[in-house]
Amino acid sequence: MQRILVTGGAGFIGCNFIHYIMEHTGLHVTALDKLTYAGNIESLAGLPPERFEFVQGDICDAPLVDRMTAGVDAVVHFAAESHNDNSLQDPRPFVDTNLVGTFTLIEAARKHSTRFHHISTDEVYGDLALEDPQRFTESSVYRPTSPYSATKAGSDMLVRAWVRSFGLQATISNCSNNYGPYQHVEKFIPRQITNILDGNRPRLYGNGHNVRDWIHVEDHSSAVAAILERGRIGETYLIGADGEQSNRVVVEKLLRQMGQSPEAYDLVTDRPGHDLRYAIDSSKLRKELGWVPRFADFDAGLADTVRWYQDNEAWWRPQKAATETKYAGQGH
Ligand code: NAD
Ligand code: TDX
Repeated sequence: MQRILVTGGAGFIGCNFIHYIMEHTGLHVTALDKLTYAGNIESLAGLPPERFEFVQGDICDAPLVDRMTAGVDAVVHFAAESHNDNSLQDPRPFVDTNLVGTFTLIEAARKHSTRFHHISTDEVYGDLALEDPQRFTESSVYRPTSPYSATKAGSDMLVRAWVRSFGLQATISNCSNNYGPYQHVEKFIPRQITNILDGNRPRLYGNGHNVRDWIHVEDHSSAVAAILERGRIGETYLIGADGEQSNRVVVEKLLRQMGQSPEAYDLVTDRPGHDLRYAIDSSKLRKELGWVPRFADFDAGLADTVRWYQDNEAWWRPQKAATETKYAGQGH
C-alpha cells in the first residue's frame, strides 16, 4: 500500500489520523473534504507537500470520487455529518453525506477494487442501562436512536451488503466517544473547556448522569492503522479504551484542572432522545490485532487536551460565538 485517500480529512478525527499515519508510515495521503462548518484546513498545516495533497470536494460527487478512488490503494472514510444535536435540528445533510456519500464511495471502491475502511460509531447500537453489566460487542444488535446514529447505522449496512454481494474489500470500525486536539467546539469536552476559558459556566444536559466511553483520538488513529494493515476483510472491529465516565464527572474534572470550583456548572434542557450510556468491549481488536491504547490515564489525556485549547485559541476562536448562539437557540 502506497497511496491512500482519507475522506473528512479536515475534520477532528480525520486530521488527527492523517498526522498520525504520516508520522508512522511513508504513505502518500490525499485528503478529500467538503470543508463544511466542521472542516478546518488549518488542522492540516505543516504536512510535507511531497507526501500530502488536499482536495476540496463532496463525497456525493460521483465523478470526482471515481477519479480520486482510481488513483489510490485504499480509502479510509471518515467524512460525515457527526453532531447529534444538529441532526435533531436538520437531518437532511445527515442523509445526504452519511448515506448517499458512503454509497458513492463504495460504488467507486467496487469499480476499482480498492481496499475500503469505513469509520463508524458505537451509537449504532443504541444505549445501555447505567447498571447493565454487558458492553457493546461486534454481535450487538443495531438499535440507533437519533437521525445521526440512524444514518451511520445505514451506512454500515451498505458497506456490509457491498462486501457480501460484490466482494468489496472492506472493514468497518465502530469507535466510542473521542477527545483530543482539533475537536470542534460544538462537542462536549471542547465546548466546556472553551466556556471555562471564556469565564462562562459549563452546560450539562439533563441531570448530567449520562455516561460516555472516552478514548483519546490518537488511540482511535492507531486502531484504524492496525485494522488497515492487518484487519480481516469483511470484519467489524469495535474500538474503545475502557474510559467510561458520566458527563457530570467529566465536567467536575475539567473545572478542577482549570482551577475552578467543581460545582460551577449549570444543568440545562436535556437533548431529546438523549442516549443514556455507551460502553465498548474491544477484546476482539486487542486479541486479534494486538492493539493497545496508549492513553490509559483519562485525567492525563484530559489535562493535555485542556492545554491544547489554552495554547491554540486562534484555531477555535472563530467558531466559538456562532456555536454558542446556535446552542442558545436550542435552550442549551
Ligand atoms: P467532524 O464533524 O469533526 O468532521 C467531519 C469532516 O467531514 C469535516 O471536515 C467535514 O467538512 C467533512 N464532510 C462533511 N460532509 C462532507 C461531504 N459531503 N463530503 C466531504 N467531506 C465532508 O467529525 P469527526 O468527529 O471527526 O468524525 C469523523 C468520523 O468518525 C465520522 O464518520 C463519525 O461518525 C465517526 N466517529 C466519531 C466519533 C467522535 O467521538 N467524534 C466517535 C466514533 C465515530
Ligand atoms: O454542551 C453539552 N452538554 C452536554 O451535557 C454538549 C455539547 C453535550 N452534552 C452531553 C451529551 C452527551 O451525553 O455530553 C455527551 C457528549 O456529547 P457530544 O460531544 O455531543 O457527543 P455524543 O452525542 O455522545 O456523540 C459523539 O460520540 C459518538 C460524537 O459527536 C459522535 O460523532 C460519535 O459518533
